[in-house]
Formats: sequence, structure tokens, C-alpha cells
Amino acid sequence: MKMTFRHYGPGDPVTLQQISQIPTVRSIVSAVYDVPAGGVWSRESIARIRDDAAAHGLAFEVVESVPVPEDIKLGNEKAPALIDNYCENIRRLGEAGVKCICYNFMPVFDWLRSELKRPAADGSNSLAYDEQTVLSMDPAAGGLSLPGWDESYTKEGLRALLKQYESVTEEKLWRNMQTFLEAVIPVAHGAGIRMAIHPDDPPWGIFGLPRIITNEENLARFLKLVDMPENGLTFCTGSLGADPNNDLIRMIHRFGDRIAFAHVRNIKFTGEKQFHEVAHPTACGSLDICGIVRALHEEKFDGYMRPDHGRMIWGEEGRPGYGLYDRALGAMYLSGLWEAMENA
Ligand code: DNO
Repeated sequence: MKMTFRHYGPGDPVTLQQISQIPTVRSIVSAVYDVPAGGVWSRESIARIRDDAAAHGLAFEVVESVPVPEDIKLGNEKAPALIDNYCENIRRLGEAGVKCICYNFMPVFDWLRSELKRPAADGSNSLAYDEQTVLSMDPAAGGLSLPGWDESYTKEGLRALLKQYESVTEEKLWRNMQTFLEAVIPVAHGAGIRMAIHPDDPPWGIFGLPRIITNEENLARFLKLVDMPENGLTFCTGSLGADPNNDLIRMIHRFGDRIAFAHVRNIKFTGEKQFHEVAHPTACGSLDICGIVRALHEEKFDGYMRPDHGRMIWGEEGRPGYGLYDRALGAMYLSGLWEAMENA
């Protein structure tokens, strides 16, 4: 297991120096942030991330994300050229020493939350999800401000995009996924990179848009589309775990050798399709984090792991879910569990 930590580049209030001070973290997880989805990343930009990390004693082995443009998910006439660009990014990242690329295939919206700062009794705050609140928002009417949200959409642009998805059923999305994987996975194989799809968060369809990376059956189907080790998973416990029907430990044992990247975090359910994010330890939430780490250890997981969203604690202000302190505590907790298991 290789412990990593996400960094959002030069604009991130969390610095590389701070990350380098967290024990056990050996690589950052980052991306080129100034090229729109679909573009090719310059070799210079990629090398800059690697060199800045190296100057702090950190590797740059994981990218999150190379975003998949909507035209690829829609499978329209622009898709083939964009898939070529995607492959070029994989080759360039491989040349720069990257070993794992996290991406998702969620139409339009990335991860969704209804609240960015739900206060807790101890004075901390965290992200929360309440399906009723989310469904009461009209994305096409504007005013939606969500953590994974691409702020560059105009109201008209978004409306037009949602319209294009009206004809995209789940089966069509599966077909477009297959076309993408058949092109990309052999390139990843040649580049020494494992592709790691991120599950949909939350793992069910929303606003009438299809979502397919959601549960055990669909993950099994996904892995068979191109049955190669480079076609791997990001096992995100908070995303998959938001559906209590997902048996995370069983899934780890079933898909063990295909898990390239683990995002480990805890959530607490407060009702149906209602939860908020909590500190990483098992006792703080509804997921058995210790059991999850044990299952990964039993599977001899040798991929990358990162603490996932943290709460805002100790007065920290910053990017929702991605402050320094609580994620650093998470890294320590996860590394501690791992060390104990290694030495048991
Ligand atoms: C949220 C993240 C996601 C993830 C993308 C991967 O915190 O886990 O935004 O990076 O879905 O493409």
C-alpha cells in the first residue's frame, strides 16, 4: 500500500511542504488544472507538477483526474478525436512516471452534495447529502453550487447538455464506455499505467441522468468490458458506501486484484439517502473502516491509497472536503491500521 494525498496545484491553500510533513505520505495525487476537459496536457505542465513534488521529497505517481469530456460519454461525432487526445495524455503521463489515473464516467455532474458546511456539535463542519434537498434544486435554473461542479457551464449550455442526455439510456452509456475503454486501456498498458474508474457519487441516477458505476453487479460488468489489469477501479468507500446495499468488504474480496486506488473515508447515515461526512475512524460513522482496510490488507493490496474528504476542524477554511488537518489525521489513522496489520 502506498499512501498518497491529493493536491490541487499551485492554487491549493494546502502546500506541498505541509503535505511532505505528514508521515507516511509518499506521493501526491494531482492534475493539470488549467486545460479544459478534452484538451492535451503539455509535457511542461506535467513535468512541473512532478518536479515541484520532487523538490519536497514527494513522488507524483497518481493523477486525479484526467476528466472525460461529455462528448465521449454522449458518444457523439466529436468523441473519436477526443478519445485520441485522452490517449495522448495517458502516454505523456506514463513518460513522466505516473502509474495510476483516476477518472469518472458520470454524466454532467461529478460528486454531489446538498451542503458544504454542515455544522457538528464539536464546532467542526463537513459535507452533507440529502436527496430531498438535491432534488428540490433545478440544475438548469442556475444557482447550483456544488463541490464537484464545473462552474464554467452557462445556464443555456447546461440546458443544452441535459437535453443531449435525454436520449442516453444506461445501455447507451455502457456502450460509450466500452468504446472509450477499448481505445484507452491498451494505451494505458503500453504506458505502464493503471486506469482507475471512480464510482458515481452518490451511486444512483440523479436528475434523470444515467449513472452506471454504482454497485457490485455493475462493477463486475465494467471490469469485463476490457478484462485487463490496467482496467481497474478506484475503490471509494464513501461513494459506494452511500448505498447501504453495497457490501464493501465483499466487493473488496471480489475485485481485489483490480483495485488500483483506494479512497478511504467514513460517512454517517441520518436517514434514507441522507448522510454527512465524518472523521475517518470506524467509531465516527456508519462504515467499518477497520474492516475495509483489513480486507484490502488480506487482498495484499499494493496500489495507492489516500485519505478522502476531511471535516473542517481547528478553524481551518478551505476547499470543501480538502482541508489539511482532518485529511492528515485520516492518513495517520489509515497508516496506523496498516502498520498494525503488517506486523500482526
Ligand atoms: C471528490 C472526488 C471526485 C473524483 C472524481 C474522479 O472528492 O473523489 O471529484 O476526483 O470523481 O474523477
